[in-house]
Amino acid sequence: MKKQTTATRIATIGIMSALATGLMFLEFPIFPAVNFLKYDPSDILALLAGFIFGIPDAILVLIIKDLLFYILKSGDIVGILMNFAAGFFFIVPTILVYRIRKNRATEILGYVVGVLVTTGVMLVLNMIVVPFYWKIPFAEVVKFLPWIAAFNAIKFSIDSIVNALVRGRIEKIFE
Ligand code: RBF
Repeated sequence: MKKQTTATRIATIGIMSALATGLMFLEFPIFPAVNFLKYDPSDILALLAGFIFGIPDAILVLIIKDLLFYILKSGDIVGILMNFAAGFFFIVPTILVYRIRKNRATEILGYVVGVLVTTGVMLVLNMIVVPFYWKIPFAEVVKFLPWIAAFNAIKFSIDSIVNALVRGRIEKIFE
């Protein structure tokens, strides 16, 4: 991949953040039991930015789309922070593992590690946050843990598959 000019980079990050914000509006719950967890494909744009430009730019896309979505629609700071955390703990390990060799095998291993890391971290974060958010005892939250794990595993597996399919074509644009 050729080195990007700063102008190309900034313009692309802007476009990706805008697209990601739009995609966030498509959010929908996967499991009725945990309908506060909503799938949206916006993290794919941040992951693409991570593959093309690097981890700081992926985080920038996450911050911009979450900030815009918070202002434009959600107004729920807890949900936005959890969305950010989930994206962060998926994208950072995925890119770090991919970088070991930058081939298809490390890419796929990256997705697997990313899905496992974010599923584990989000289980812990939900155990801490949900009792306060829903004002329910910790014992109640334990019942939701399998749903929370399944939600994150499915969400980020979908993102991985879509990213694996489109990444090559998108990166060609920047060659
Ligand atoms: N999003 C995730 O991708 N994974 C999570 O584990 C997760 N946990 C959440 C827990 C709570 C209490 C809330 C309010 C939101 C959570 N979210 C999570 C974010 C949610 O799916 C959605 O993206 C945001 O609420 C924005 O509408």
